[in-house]
This record gives sequence, C-alpha cells and structure tokens, in this order.
Amino acid sequence: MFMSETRHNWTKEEILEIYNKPFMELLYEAATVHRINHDPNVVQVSTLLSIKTGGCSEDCGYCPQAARYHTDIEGNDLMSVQQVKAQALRAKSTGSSRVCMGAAWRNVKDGEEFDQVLEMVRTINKLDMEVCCTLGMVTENQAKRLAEAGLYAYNHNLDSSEEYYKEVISTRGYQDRLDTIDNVRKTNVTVCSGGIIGMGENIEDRAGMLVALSTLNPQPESTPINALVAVEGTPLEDQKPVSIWDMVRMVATTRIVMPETQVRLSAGRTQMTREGQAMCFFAGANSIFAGDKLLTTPNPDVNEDMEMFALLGMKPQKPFTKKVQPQTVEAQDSQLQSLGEKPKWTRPEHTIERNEAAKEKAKTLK
Ligand code: SAM
Ligand code: DTB
Ligand code: SF4
Repeated sequence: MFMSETRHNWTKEEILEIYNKPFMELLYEAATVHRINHDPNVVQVSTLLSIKTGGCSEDCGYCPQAARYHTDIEGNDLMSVQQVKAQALRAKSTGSSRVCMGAAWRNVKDGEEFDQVLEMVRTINKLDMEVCCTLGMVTENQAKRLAEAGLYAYNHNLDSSEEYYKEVISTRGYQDRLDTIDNVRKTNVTVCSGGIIGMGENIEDRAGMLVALSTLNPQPESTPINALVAVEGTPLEDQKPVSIWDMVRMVATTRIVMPETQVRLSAGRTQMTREGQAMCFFAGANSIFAGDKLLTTPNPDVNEDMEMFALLGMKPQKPFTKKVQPQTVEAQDSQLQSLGEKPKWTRPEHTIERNEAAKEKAKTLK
C-alpha cells in the first residue's frame, strides 16, 4: 500500500529511507503517489523573468547576481511595466500559464520600485496568467499588498538544510526564510518553496531540507528542485554537475513526502537529456521553468520543450487549475498602505571560507 495522504510529521530518518530505496521501487512508489494526486500527462509551464538583475547585497554562494563576486552577468535596473507586459504576452503565446518575476534583492523595500512591481502584478493578472514573484524577504504588510494586487504565488526557497545553509550564505539566517514564508501564508497567496542540490551538501542535508518543507502546514503549493548551475566567479564555481540519478531520487522523494505540491524541474535542465527529464516527470515532476534564459543562465529553448512534451504526450497546464484566480484591486482603491517598516532581518555574518575567497578574487579582477 502506498501512502498518499499529506503528512506534516515526516522525520529525517523516514525521508532518508525513501531517498535510498532501490531505484525501481522509489520510481514506482513516486509515480503511484503522483497519479493519485495529479494528472500525469499535464505539466505546468512557468516563464521566468528577471525584472531586476545583478548588484545584490547578499553572499549566496551559488548566485551569479551577488555583487561581491566577479561574474559575467549584465546588471539591469527594474524593468518597466510595459516591458514586463510584452514579455508576459510572449510567454502566454508560447504555452506558459504562469510568469515568475525575480528581483536580485535581499528584501522588499517600500517605495516607488515596490509600487512598480505591484503594477506589474496587476497587469499580468489581468492577462489571465498566474503571477509569481521572488523578491527576497517580505513583511506581512508587503505580502498583503502583493495579494491585493492579484499575486498568485510567492517563491522563497529554503535552498538546503538549516545546517548546510550556514555553509552557503552568511548574510541572512534560515529563520528569516521561514518567517517570510509565514508572512506569505497569512494571505491567500500560494507558497512556492524548494531548493538546490549539487552545492556540496550530503544526502542528510537533502533530507533535512525536505523535513523543513514537508512539515510546513500547509505544505508549499509548489516546490522547485534546482540542480546547481555552477557559475564562474561564484564560490561554488567548481562544483561537479549533479548526477541525473540524484536528481530523479530528489524529485521522487519530494513527490512522496509532498503529494499535492507541484514539483518543478527547475535550474539545470540544459545539462539533462530528454530521457533524464522524462524520468523526472515519471518520478513526479509536473512543472518546469520555460524560456531560453532562467534569470541569468541558459535554459532549453521553449520550442524544444514543446517538442519534448509532444513526444511524451504531455499537455501544458491551464492557468488557475488548482486555485481560483485572485482579484486585482487597483492602486487607487487599495485599502493598504506602506507602513515604512524597518524589519529586523538577521545578518549572522559568520565566515564562509569559499565565499571570502571568491570575494577577494573578485577584488583583484574588478
Ligand atoms: N533574491 C531573491 C531570493 O534570493 O530569494 C529571489 C531571486 S533568487 C535568484 C531565487 C532562487 O534562485 C534562489 O533561492 C536559488 O534557489 C535559485 N538560484 C540562484 N542561483 C542559482 C544557481 N546558480 N543554480 C541553481 N539555482 C539558483
Ligand atoms: C527557483 O527555484 N529557481 C529559479 C526561480 N526559483 C527564481 C531561479 C534559478 C536561477 C538559476 C541561476 C540564474 O539563472 O541566475
Ligand atoms: Fe541576491 Fe537572491 Fe542571488 Fe542571494 S539568491 S545573491 S538574495 S539574488
């Protein structure tokens, strides 16, 4: 008998036991849980849009957008609402039901730029597409203002286990991430939260991340599983690409412990074959990021993805299949105002040797 009810009390030991099952057993169990909870021939297609690129104050060891490292990316100021609308229409015409707007910010700051993002949310929701934002940490008031504008989802990843998080990022703590997720949960915006594998973490850390995500109640409505894209100049530039077997195991385990979530095959698909991706879909992945770019790094071409779906007999998911479309309140009718808060997000600032080394190297190159 396979479990398919949603449990919020998974232990690390139980999750490790699932992750380490014989491969075929794991795949069969995950595929079974998947079929009980989802249409296995439907895949969500979400287009990523980097609305504000580079120049970020944080020290995330994986991220090419951190200002302190020397990477080749081209930084950009906040995009205009018209530019975003044009990109969203393009995404819609190529089969996307969702647009995910990412900003290289530590946290949201009230002011003109946030007001502009709220206008982007209103504009895309009015195109009848699901709108997701990933803007860093948010307060409860900011989450409520995003909800009022018509935001469907907020992405905020836990990225790894609490223990390994400290080896990757020193400019904020794990609890800050959990607090932001909590703030989003106080609204009707859905939660998108997952992480990255291939950063040098061990299997216990992968299981630890899944404990943290699956014991949230409710669990996140979507969970991106990213394979690290090792970018030159970042502290993690020398990490070996994660093996497809690890990716499939991670996807399958996520599917089993979070039966209802949409598991998104996220960064790292350019390194995967179609056969590898098909195994991930069989193991319970039912969402992808589409578009020839993720935020700053390459992603498969959307036409190639559509060919792959045709080959597999899979169809793009329609918008608002899982939850009704939120209403948009116009700026002039808003009941909510900026509170001018000064939130107390932490800055542990402990030393991470490889982050320090990458920062020092950047100084000599800049
Ligand atoms: N600045 C916001 C934040 O950190 O929450 C939002 C944007 S940030 C780029 C969103 C997520 O992208 C990160 O949490 C991380 O999981 C993922 N990411 C960033 N760089 C990556 C890389 N090189 N490989 C894989 N995933 C990456
Ligand atoms: C997520 O989990 N992955 C996306 C999205 N959420 C914002 C970002 C992947 C970024 C990969 C590196 C880059 O392109 O800069
Ligand atoms: Fe900034 Fe987000 Fe990149 Fe961290 S992951 S450096 S917070 S853009």
